[in-house]
Amino acid sequence: MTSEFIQLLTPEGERVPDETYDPWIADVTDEHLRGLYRDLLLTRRVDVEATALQRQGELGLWASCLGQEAAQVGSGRALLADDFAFPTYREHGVAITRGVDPMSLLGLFRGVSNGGWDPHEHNFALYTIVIGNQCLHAVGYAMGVQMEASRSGGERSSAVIAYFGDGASSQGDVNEAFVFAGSFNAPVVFFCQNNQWAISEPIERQSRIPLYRRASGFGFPGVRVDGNDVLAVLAVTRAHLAAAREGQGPSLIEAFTYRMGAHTTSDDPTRYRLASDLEVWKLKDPLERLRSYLWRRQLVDQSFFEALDAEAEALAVRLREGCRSMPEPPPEAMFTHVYAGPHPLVTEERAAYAAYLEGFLPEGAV
Ligand SMILES: Cc1ncc(C[n+]2csc(CCOP(=O)(O)OP(=O)(O)O)c2C)c(N)n1
Repeated sequence: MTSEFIQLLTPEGERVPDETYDPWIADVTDEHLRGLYRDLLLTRRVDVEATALQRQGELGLWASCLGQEAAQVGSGRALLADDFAFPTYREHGVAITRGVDPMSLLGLFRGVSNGGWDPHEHNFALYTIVIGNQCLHAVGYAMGVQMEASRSGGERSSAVIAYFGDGASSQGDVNEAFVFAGSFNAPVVFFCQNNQWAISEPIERQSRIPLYRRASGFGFPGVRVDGNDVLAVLAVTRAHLAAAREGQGPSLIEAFTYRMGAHTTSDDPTRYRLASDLEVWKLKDPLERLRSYLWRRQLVDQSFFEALDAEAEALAVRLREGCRSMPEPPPEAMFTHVYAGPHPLVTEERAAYAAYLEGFLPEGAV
């Protein structure tokens, strides 16, 4: 596979032909394109609403994906139902493509849930806050898929995708995952969203070479795609997932993008990032790009956008109301799901905590 920067839509929304990757989106219909725009728009609306909810004290924290919508929606829509995705804590767009109700994303950030959805229902693992950890989980899962396929003598039917950031590429877990995936030819696609910052650490201080080129050191292909171009991300991810399903082993996709918002709502990027960089990246906005393309090809009219805006607004209202009315779990709930079954240490800690809570006077008592 090629190793250049793959782009199928320019920032102005002009289609660029590509011999290798065009066939991977040959089946994309006009309806499909409008669907991709809907995914992008709803992802952004969820993100903007969640950021506002954090500011109003309804969420403890929010990790915004502003600017990364195309990388997430393009790769998420490349997955088949049987494929399994392992996200970080920022994959809200992928979650939406996997059919996870955006409301479920809020519970974790409100602190009322340790997860929020059933991973097996959506083939979408729970969010991982520990950087890079999920890459090991993904490779383990992919090796399991591989073993099951060889045991049943059947074709390998599914692939795995592991999401991580540029900062995570410095992490031991990610490098160990690369080694195992390479050694065992695991059917996994490593999908790095290089948003160029690991909180305040720029990519220049993390890698002497472009990240996609690291793959060759581990013995598998790497490719860099324009992460703000949903069509290119869709095509490239489809190609690499297909290769994984066919037994060609792992690969690394580096989606080159930019996080337009703060790392999380606890961060202030104006202290370390140049405002002029942000202005440059606003011109590459993934939503505007597809919007221009749709207009150019006359695939939409004003009523399409109006209907979509109304849908997004209704979703935001549902999120706002739903978030505020999420039931608070009882304090001892945090001990319930630590292990699948009883564990003596957890039982002891739970009892100690219950005794501690009993030491408080009832509310209103003096
Ligand atoms: C093992 C571990 N070390 C440190 C942290 C603290 N931490 C949270 S986010 C982050 C930076 C991650 O950067 P990147 O992988 O580029 O992802 P991004 O948030 O930019 O998408 C760090 C160091 C953590 N969560 N886990």
